[in-house]
Amino acid sequence: MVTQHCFLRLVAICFHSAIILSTTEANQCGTGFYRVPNMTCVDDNECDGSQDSSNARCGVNTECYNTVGSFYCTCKKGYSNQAGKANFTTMTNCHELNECYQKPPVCGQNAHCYNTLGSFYCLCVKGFITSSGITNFTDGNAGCIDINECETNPCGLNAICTNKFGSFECTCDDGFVSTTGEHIFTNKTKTQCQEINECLRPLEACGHNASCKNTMGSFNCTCHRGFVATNGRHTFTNKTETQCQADLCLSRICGPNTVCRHKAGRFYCECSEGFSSASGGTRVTMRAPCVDVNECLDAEKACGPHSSCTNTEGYFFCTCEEGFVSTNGEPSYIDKMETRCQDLALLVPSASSLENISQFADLSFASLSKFQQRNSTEYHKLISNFLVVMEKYTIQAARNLQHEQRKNDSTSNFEVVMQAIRNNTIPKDGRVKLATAKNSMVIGWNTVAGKKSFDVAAAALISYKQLDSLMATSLSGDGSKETELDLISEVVTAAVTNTDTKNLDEPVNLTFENKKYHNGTVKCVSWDNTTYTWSAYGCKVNSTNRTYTVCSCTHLSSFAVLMALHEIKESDSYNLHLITTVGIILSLICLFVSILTFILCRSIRSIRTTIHTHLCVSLFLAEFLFLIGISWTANKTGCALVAGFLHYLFLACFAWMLLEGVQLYLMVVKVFNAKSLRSKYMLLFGYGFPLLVVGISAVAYSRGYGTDKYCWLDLTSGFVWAFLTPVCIIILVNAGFFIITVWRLVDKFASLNPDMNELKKIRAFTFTAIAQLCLLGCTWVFGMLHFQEGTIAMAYIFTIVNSLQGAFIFILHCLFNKQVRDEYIKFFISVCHMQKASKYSEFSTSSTQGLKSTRETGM
Ligand SMILES: *[C@@H]1O[C@H](CO)[C@@H](O)[C@H](O)[C@H]1NC(C)=O
Ligand SMILES: *[C@@H]1O[C@H](CO)[C@@H](O)[C@H](O)[C@H]1NC(C)=O
Ligand SMILES: *[C@@H]1O[C@H](CO)[C@@H](O)[C@H](O)[C@H]1NC(C)=O
Ligand SMILES: *[C@@H]1O[C@H](CO)[C@@H](O)[C@H](O)[C@H]1NC(C)=O
Ligand SMILES: *[C@@H]1O[C@H](CO)[C@@H](O)[C@H](O)[C@H]1NC(C)=O
Ligand SMILES: *[C@@H]1O[C@H](CO)[C@@H](O)[C@H](O)[C@H]1NC(C)=O
Ligand SMILES: *[C@@H]1O[C@H](CO)[C@@H](O)[C@H](O)[C@H]1NC(C)=O
Ligand SMILES: *[C@@H]1O[C@H](CO)[C@@H](O)[C@H](O)[C@H]1NC(C)=O
Ligand SMILES: *[C@@H]1O[C@H](CO)[C@@H](O)[C@H](O)[C@H]1NC(C)=O
Ligand SMILES: CC(=O)N[C@H]1CO[C@H](CO)[C@@H](O)[C@@H]1O
Repeated sequence: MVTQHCFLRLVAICFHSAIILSTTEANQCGTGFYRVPNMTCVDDNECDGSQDSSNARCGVNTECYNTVGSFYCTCKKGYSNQAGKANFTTMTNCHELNECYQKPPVCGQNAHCYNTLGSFYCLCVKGFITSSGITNFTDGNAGCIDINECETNPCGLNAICTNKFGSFECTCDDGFVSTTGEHIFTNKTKTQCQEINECLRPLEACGHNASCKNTMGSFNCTCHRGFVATNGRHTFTNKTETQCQADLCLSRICGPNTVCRHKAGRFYCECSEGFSSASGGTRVTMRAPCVDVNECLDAEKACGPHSSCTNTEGYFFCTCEEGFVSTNGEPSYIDKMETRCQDLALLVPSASSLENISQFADLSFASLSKFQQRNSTEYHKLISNFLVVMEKYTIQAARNLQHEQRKNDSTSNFEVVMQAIRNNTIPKDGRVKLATAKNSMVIGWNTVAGKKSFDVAAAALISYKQLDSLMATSLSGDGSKETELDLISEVVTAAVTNTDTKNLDEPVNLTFENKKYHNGTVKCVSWDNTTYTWSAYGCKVNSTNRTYTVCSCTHLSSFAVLMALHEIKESDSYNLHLITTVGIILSLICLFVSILTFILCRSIRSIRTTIHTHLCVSLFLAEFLFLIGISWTANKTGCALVAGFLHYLFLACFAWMLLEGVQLYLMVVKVFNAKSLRSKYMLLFGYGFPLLVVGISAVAYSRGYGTDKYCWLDLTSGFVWAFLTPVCIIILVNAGFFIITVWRLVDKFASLNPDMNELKKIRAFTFTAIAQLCLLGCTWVFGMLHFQEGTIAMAYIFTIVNSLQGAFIFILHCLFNKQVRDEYIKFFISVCHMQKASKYSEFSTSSTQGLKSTRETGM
């Protein structure tokens, strides 16, 4: 083979040399080139481009590359030669390369390398995966990492998965066993975990007198009824530690007021709360009783200061002393750590927020209502204090408001509305109206702020919903005990930042809604913090009606509306009505008899009788009209007419009384001249003068006739003086006449030659006249007092005297008159003996001329 090779080479060399020699002359191009026919040297392509020539020139599995003037060989991709040279020119065979045997391994850790023709690929071993997720790779740095199989729950229920390097393990949970009996498994379809039921044999699991309850992976033992576990708990699992024993407490081994307990298998008796054993301890022997502990033996210790302690069987409670309030707001408390008794007079809100104020109010109200029945002075002092504190804290709260901000709040006990202004700026309106549900206040901002400049000025109105029922109705400086007072509105407090509110330039106006209303006098009152009573000082009623009362006050405090119930009560009113009716009817009868007497009795006919007749007629008509018309208020015009006629008729009575006085004067002073008034002048005055007064009054103020309540002159507007003025004048003038008359009469009695008979007559006349003046005059004096004072006694006096006027006149002029009495006796005799009636023809001849025949003086 070698020789053959050598020979071939030799041949080739010789041949080559021959060519070179043969062409030396013609060919001077050098190796790798050859001469073409037109004499230029051209590169010789040694590789010739085909695989065969490459194999021929370079060897098996090579590639041949031609270069200018030369060539070189390389192994094909994936092949190499034994010399390891990359470039070569000599014949060298190339062999395939196995990358998988390379060191270090081309695929890295945990991977398998697979060689292919000219290449290779890598796969991760089982249980591993590349971090990038590709399965087939050639990059040794791709890295195969362990898969956490436990993430996919490969073990099934009640099993624990443990990840291992490249694999995992399953084990059953506690209380479970695998179905195949393997401790460790990986195939969940083949092996599952199932529960161990410990309770299949309960006696083994739990012991005697207990029931076993199988739970997931474990079990629970509970004692039967009437048994208790020695561990003191409800359940147990370890029967060597805990057993069930009979519950002795069920067999009442303990005495009264005790509690039976057991601990670690032992039973004992303990006293209930509030009880103790005879020796003072808490444990007692079986069946021994416990006795009540008197916690109140040391009241101070049990309840704290200012409290009283009340012991009850097994229990005690504390109540606060009078004037003190429990801080929990309840009437009683038990725990002195939580609750104390606080002096009600020192109680204040903890802060000036509305919440704290209302808490304070609730607490105070609860306590105040408790002390209502106690010492009145102390009680009202507490109320005063309460009002002052409320005012102080409310105004503090109001100070926090923004400019013109308004805030209100309402609790079950009080309602508050407040507003503030800031930075010395008074709103244009100059006034503020603060209104709660039932009350309102209008106050000037100047009053609120005071005279100085201010940063903040605030006003608040507090309405107490129930305080009126807790507060007394005594009125300072009101002596009359008979008047009953009643608060008819809520109590309100007007609070402002201004401290000088004793004497306001502009009054503050408060409108109250009346909670109730009686027939009485309404009074606006303020609470006096020094006397602890209501005071009417500085407040007046602006207007009032059934529903509202408007008060105007010149100072600030707490206010309310009081009602003085001195007006006549229902029963009194009925009595008075009865008295009036009966009295007037009696008067009318008396007057009628008197009139008849004066007209019919010729023997007493005189100017005096004439005057009496007219007086009686006027009074008769007046009383008759009074009886039927005084309460005829339904018709306004009718009522006014009645009032007008009453005015006229009563004035007529007085006019005739004046005439009587004048006549008396004339008689006494000029007795022997026998001068007397002329009848027509008397009539003119007696009926004309009243007409004149009524006419003027009606023209001047016609509305004064008739009111809603009665058909008489209006009292409230003072129109009644249209009646009272003439009456007073007449009374005064008459009184003057009477004084002179009496004086002259006394004179005459003393004279030497008196006409005794005549004088006695005049004397009688004078005294009846005086008595009459007194009666009629006094009636109206009482009337005036009645209208001014309005007391019940006055009402009775006035009613009686007024309605009996007619009866008095009858008594005075008829019964006290001897002549008239004689006439009556005669009349009665004549009635008894009708046959003798003719004897008294003068009596029976009724004559209307009686009135006209008064021209004679007849004395
Ligand atoms: C010689 O012949 C070759 C090809 O035959 C040609 O490419 C070349 O140009 C020629 N040179 C001259 C000088 O004619
Ligand atoms: C082989 O020769 C080629 C062409 O001359 C050159 O490009 C390459 O670098 C050489 N390779 C080595 C390994 O010398
Ligand atoms: C036993 O029962 C109790 C109450 O029912 C429960 O709180 C407890 O977890 C149970 N014990 C076991 C081990 O199941
Ligand atoms: C039960 O309690 C006993 C005594 O304390 C102890 O020796 C035993 O190991 C416990 N058994 C279990 C299952 O805990
Ligand atoms: C009420 O208390 C005051 C002051 O404590 C006392 O002066 C007054 O006498 C007491 N009044 C009555 C009726 O107990
Ligand atoms: C108070 O009012 C004055 C002038 O009216 C004004 O200059 C000032 O800014 C105001 N201050 C505040 C805090 O509003
Ligand atoms: C209150 O009313 C009186 C009279 O009606 C009035 O003069 C006064 O200005 C009023 N006060 C306020 C603050 O409106
Ligand atoms: C008040 O007086 C009026 C009439 O004057 C009467 O109708 C009414 O019943 C009285 N009311 C009370 C509560 O007395
Ligand atoms: C009562 O007085 C108030 C306030 O003055 C008024 O608003 C109201 O209309 C009056 N009611 C009646 C019935 O007159
Ligand atoms: C009520 C009941 O089951 N009692 C049983 C408790 O256990 C004892 C044995 O320790 C039995 O004798 C009782 O009958």
